[in-house]
Amino acid sequence: MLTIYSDDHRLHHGRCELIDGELKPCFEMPSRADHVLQRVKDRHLGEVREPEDFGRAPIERVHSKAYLDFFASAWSRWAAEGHTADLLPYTWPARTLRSTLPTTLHGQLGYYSFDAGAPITAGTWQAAYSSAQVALTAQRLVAGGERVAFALCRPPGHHAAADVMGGYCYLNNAAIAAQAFLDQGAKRVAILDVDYHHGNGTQAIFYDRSDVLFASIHGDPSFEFPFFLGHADETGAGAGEGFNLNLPLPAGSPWSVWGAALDTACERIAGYDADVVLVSLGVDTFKADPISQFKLESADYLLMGQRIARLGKPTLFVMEGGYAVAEIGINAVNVLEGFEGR
Ligand code: SP5
Ligand code: ZN
Repeated sequence: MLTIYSDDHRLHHGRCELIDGELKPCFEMPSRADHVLQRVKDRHLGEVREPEDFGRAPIERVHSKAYLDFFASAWSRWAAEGHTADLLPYTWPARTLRSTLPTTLHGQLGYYSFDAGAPITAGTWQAAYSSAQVALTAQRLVAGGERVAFALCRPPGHHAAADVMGGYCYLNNAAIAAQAFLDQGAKRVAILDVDYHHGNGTQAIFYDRSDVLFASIHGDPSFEFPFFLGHADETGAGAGEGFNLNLPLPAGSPWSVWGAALDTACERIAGYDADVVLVSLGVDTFKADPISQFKLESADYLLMGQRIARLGKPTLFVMEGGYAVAEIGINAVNVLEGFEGR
């Protein structure tokens, strides 16, 4: 299968995040993508191509123009104030406060984010923009008749909503690609989110729509990030009622539990008559992931790919999380090799 990849991901390298009360180096680091790319090459998965540039228009189909303008200019505003450290928010419009857009950079940063896990550095906008173009380029290949493609996106996207960044995510690559399929004539797109964390951004973007089925398997938000979305009773709203499926699982879940949830998700997707399946491919379900609590083994990712292939649909894999850097390539590419029946 073809892999789309851009070196621009290196332009985003946040320095630190708050972990257990201490500032630690960001888990979401450039070497993640390097390891996945190396494994794609080592396993001769197929050709690796650079993304095309489809511009801002397909991104604006998902994200608000005001949010994109803010994100694209945030670093230059910060630098103009004389700063060189990463730009990080510290105040959010939680309950009892008003969501009115402030005038200053930090006020606006709080307005457009939901946590302090998405640092803005000098190259973050360019890296996120290119990551979206990676997804869009792979999307074009599948829309054009390829059975499958792999968008090696970094930074990831599934926590980003229409005008909110967070959880290492800025632009929702999977949502942007899903919307592109619809805009090019697809009637129904199924998104299967296998990242350890609930894809709150993707869910929010499509929650009231029936043209995208969102199915997610993740750590139960009653104990796990993002905490405030991803429960089983979130089934969609309005026209989208019945088109959102959350399968929250307990800490410690091994493949026997996770694979059963995958069967449930796949059965729902099979009944949806999707034109295309998009997989938000996070491998932070791995037993050695430093921030997660599932227990999948590397061999389980082959089974995951095999099960997804049985849906028999054109499929676009979009890279999301995975922080056990030494094994991220093995685990992600195992899904792709399992899909291909290797
Ligand atoms: C794309 C993606 O996978 N984003 C995940 C963002 C998770 N951010 C919260 C991390 C909190 C980790 N706490 C770990 C405590 C270890 N003792
Ligand atoms: Zn994750």
